[in-house]
Amino acid sequence: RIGPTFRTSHPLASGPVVQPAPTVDGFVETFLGELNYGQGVLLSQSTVNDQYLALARTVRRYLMADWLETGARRRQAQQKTVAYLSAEYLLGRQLGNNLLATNLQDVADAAMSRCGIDIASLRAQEVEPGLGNGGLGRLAACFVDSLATMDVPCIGYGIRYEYGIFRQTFEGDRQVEVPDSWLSLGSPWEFPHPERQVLVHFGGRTEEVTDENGRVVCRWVPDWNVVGMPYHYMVPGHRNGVVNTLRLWSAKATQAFDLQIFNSGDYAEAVRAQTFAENISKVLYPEDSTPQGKELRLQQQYFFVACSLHDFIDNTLPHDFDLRRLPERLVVQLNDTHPVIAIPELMRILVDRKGFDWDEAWDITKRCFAYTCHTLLPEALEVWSVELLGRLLPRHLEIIYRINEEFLEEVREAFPGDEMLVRRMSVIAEHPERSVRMAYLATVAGSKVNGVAELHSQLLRDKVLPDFSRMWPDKFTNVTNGITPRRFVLLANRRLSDLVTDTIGDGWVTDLDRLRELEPYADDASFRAAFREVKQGNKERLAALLRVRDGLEIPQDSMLDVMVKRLHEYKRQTLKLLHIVSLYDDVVSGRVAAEDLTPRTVVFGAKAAPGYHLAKEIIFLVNAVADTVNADPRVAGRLSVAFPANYNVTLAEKLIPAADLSEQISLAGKEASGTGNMKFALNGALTIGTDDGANVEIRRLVGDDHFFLFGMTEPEVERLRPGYTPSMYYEEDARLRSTIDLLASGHFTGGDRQAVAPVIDNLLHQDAFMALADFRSYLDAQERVEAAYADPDAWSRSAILNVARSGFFSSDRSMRDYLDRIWHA
Ligand code: 9GP
Repeated sequence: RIGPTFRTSHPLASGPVVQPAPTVDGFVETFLGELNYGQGVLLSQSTVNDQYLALARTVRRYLMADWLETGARRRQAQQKTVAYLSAEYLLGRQLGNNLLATNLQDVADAAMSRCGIDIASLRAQEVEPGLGNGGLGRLAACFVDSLATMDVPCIGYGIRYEYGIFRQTFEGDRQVEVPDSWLSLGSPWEFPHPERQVLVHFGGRTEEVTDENGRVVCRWVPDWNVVGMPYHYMVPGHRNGVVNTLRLWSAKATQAFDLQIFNSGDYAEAVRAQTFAENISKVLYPEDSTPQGKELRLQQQYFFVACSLHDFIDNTLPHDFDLRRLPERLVVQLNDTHPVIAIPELMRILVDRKGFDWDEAWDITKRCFAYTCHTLLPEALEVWSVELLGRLLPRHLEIIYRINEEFLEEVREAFPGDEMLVRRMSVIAEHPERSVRMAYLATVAGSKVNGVAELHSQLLRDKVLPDFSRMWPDKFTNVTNGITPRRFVLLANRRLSDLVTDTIGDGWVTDLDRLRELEPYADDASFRAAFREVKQGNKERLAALLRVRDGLEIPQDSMLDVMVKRLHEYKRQTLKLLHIVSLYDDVVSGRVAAEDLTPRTVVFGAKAAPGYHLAKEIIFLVNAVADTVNADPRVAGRLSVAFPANYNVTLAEKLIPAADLSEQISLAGKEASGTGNMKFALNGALTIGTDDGANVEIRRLVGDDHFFLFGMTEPEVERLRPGYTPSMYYEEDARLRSTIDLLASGHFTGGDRQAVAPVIDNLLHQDAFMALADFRSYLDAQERVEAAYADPDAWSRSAILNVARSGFFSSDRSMRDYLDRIWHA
């Protein structure tokens, strides 16, 4: 128990917390205090890491009063709280963001320089918590930022992975994964709370027992447990005095080691249980698109949702709270299928622990959950074998069976006599093995189901869950993704932010639609010139970074053409590669004079899941092409390719503001939304893209003239699919043939044809994502890009209009949509 038992009458015992003065003096004093008392060193003896930690703790102090105050206010107000359950949060570095939120950037700069410290070196010391794979995890981070900025009560729940997404390095052009030990030098942004730890059960069996009221109830007799220990992180709103909480769970053993075994000398055995338990939060599952039926993954999922529900129900709500009113106080947003096991867990809590009857518990549960689907790839919708689920969570499996039984009765009532339909809609799949379809479970229980862009939501209704949408048309809705303008414009692109603020004021930071006010300036020559200077400055900043970080040279007078995202066949990095090779081929074959090429620097950033063989072959090939192209004097100054390793949020913040051209070239119908596409548009890059995901909405908003559309539409893709023969395109298109032949010849791999075979064979004989079918249209669009780029004024006009018209893609707007359409909070 904490709090009121404090035996003191000192006025500070219950606040207010004293915040250091927001002046350079106040900052310096706090910083030196943190160095001395926190790190235990004098400034003169301190290392960069000491200084970074002290700086971070100093900034923390400026947030503390607001954090405590927000918590107290939330407890008092008893408002509906959004519990955002997400297995991933790709937070990015915290220092810069928190300085921005507290408006202390300039004070901190001056304070550090008064101490003789270059603040840039301290910023660089921070290792970003890479607790996510890609868009899904970054979206969660944007959402919690927006909710704090909008003062919406929200707790983000997730896992504190000891090792986040691997660090990517290249050896001999191949991806090599290195563990990401982001905690090794200390993590100043987290607050461990061992007193709030939660016991989580696994395994065992269920049995029926008679309770004290004479009722027969089910009891789970688990056979092993782990402890979940929460770490709290601050989520500050933008200069609004609000600080929400992100609560990430770390797994610990119930007993650190067995003293008796230890004393007998078997040290490994003595800590076996500890190692086993702690494995649960050891590593982020390095996959974002295909589930691997791995037991550890299911353990992770159950572990964090069990901790989170327990935390909310037993530790956050008042002790006498009437759980029949739970839906008034809690809405649980399920971020993809990873946390869906929370549904039977809440049923278990209500029925087995709190004594509710089934129907009432089910009614409460249904009103508490909503589900967001983030994919269209059927293989990315998780299913768990009944065997595994029953072994790990026997009681949950029973609950799922009963939910399904009652649901199928409902289906039979709604559509009598259609047993095929019943089988199709069952939460339990029978083939290829008996398994639980988590997306179906989420749809049955969720009050709402949403996709993440208009097209995606429509395809979700029509193709992924058509039977469910027929049964419950009102359950389905769309919320188009968004990104936080604080991190991705204000922090990442200070030059642009200053220009925009000088022109239209700073209201856009929390009301991004106001960027519209920039539209008239697109026709103002001096504004366009200033805009170009911003871009140039950002390119120089990027070049300086990549020179030091990766030893790469980024030419300054060329179009910066950027494709950054996870490596996946559906995203079609190979299509981009074919484009590069075709440009190179044009010159080396003498078809085009080098001077006639638009100077272009292509930058890739992409990690491949460690087990995704073909994706890793594509990375190898991109690197091999980059090596050859960059070394060939025939294209020098005209075409270059850079592939900095380990693309992450920190690099994105430097890369995106520098980009001229944004590559969003997935096969139509495969990218649920994309959020990189939004970041680029808001930073004044023009998009070359297919009609896929949120590209559709970006194009509609910025206008056809300011977007380079190419490729098949989703219905065209579906029409072409039966009998699709990629080699036909190779035979019929001389330019494609020449491009592929050059790649296949081993020209880029020191004559080694074998090294390119996996990618080439796949393209020619499978090409599941139809890169060859879209190749011609892509090249034509790239020619339109070049023609547009040749006119700097027209190009910057379009770029400015992209910025001005993309305000819709703020995650603040996404949050408003969730509030209106789903949470009613
Ligand atoms: O692939 C989608 C991406 O298109 C979307 O922008 C992101 C956030 O909604 O989620 C990604 N999905 C996953 O990572 C796995 O479902």
